[in-house]
Amino acid sequence: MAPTPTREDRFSFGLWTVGWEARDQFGDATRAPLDPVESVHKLAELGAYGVTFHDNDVIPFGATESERDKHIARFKDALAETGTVVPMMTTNLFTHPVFKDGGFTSNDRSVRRFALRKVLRNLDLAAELGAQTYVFWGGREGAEYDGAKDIQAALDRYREGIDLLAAYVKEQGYSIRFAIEPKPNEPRGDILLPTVGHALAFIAELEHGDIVGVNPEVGHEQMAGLNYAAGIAQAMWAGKLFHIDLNGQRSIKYDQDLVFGHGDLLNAFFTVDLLEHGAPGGGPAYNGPRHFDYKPSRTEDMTGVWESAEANMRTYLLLKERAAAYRADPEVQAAFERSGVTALREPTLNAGETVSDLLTDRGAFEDFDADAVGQRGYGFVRLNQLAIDHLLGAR
Ligand code: GLT
Ligand code: MN
Ligand code: MN
Repeated sequence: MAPTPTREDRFSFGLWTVGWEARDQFGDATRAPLDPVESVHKLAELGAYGVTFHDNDVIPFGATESERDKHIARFKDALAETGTVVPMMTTNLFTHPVFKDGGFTSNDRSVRRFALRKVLRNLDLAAELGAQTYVFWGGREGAEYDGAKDIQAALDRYREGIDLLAAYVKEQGYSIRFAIEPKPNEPRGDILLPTVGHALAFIAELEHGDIVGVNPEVGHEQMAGLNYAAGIAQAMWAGKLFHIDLNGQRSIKYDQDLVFGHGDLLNAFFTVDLLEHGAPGGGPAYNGPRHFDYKPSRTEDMTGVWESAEANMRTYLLLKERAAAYRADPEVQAAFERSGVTALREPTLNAGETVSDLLTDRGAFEDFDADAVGQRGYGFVRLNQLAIDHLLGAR
């Protein structure tokens, strides 16, 4: 029996996830458009506490001022009727042809200015709805050809844009933080800020980087052949894991956006373990929303859409149970000790020890028996099998 999702679990979904009509590169939509109001009601029924959205998931591109107001009003009614919150909001800077060469980094300056205006207007709405996180997924910020983009100038313009918007948030006194979502490719051949590491390095160059962190997506890191749990661990270490996009991906290929856990299940287990309990050697857990950014497969009808939404939460809760049992198991604790996992928390030098102290410590070098220590076994396989035993319900 899997536990039932409740609001306390803080599960949230993008409106673009369940609302995806399943149009792809090769085929037409397989599902009819979904009214955001219906999505809010249905997701709340299933146990989600929040929804997230792009401006154009609720307000069509080019809507007049009064149409915009009407769309927002109905959406707000749905939120109020269901008690649903909006923990995160974002801007669509990728669908309209005007963004074909990017938003903040388009080679066309008029597009860059338009993109900034589109976000500024949206930030006011985000603040009004109480969103605490504003996501920047730069899917169109990139190129297909090495000669087509001056990468350094593009990064200058990216920084100019993010810094300007962050300064605006501060001036307005909004309690919003930004989260950059990396992705290596698709829709562009190569996207700027392709991985968590690139994004963290970019944030370090910002003037207002204090309110900018990352929103790593499982599949996006895996598309780059990287380890998601390790990536978010580094973001947590840097104090920059502001938001997460949970989903599934099976190896390096197009962006699959499968249900969470339907890709690399063992990595999903360690992801939940890290989010829920923090690092094995100690350290804070993640306390933001558990946000799903998946796409119900094109093969699914509406029944399948809602089944897949439920599947994300169910998988998360099952993994959460298994991870709790794993952490509490005395044999796992013993395996951590044997493997040195928890010992890694101990600083390499003693308190107050200097380089010259280390240089005079014969035990560290002259008398160190590298051959003997080289014989040590770490027992990592046994530790991993314990995780698998817990994951499969064998312990
Ligand atoms: C788009 C993308 C997602 C991003 C969304 C936010 S939109 O669907 O594939 O990964 O999180 O802009
Ligand atoms: Mn994706
Ligand atoms: Mn995403």
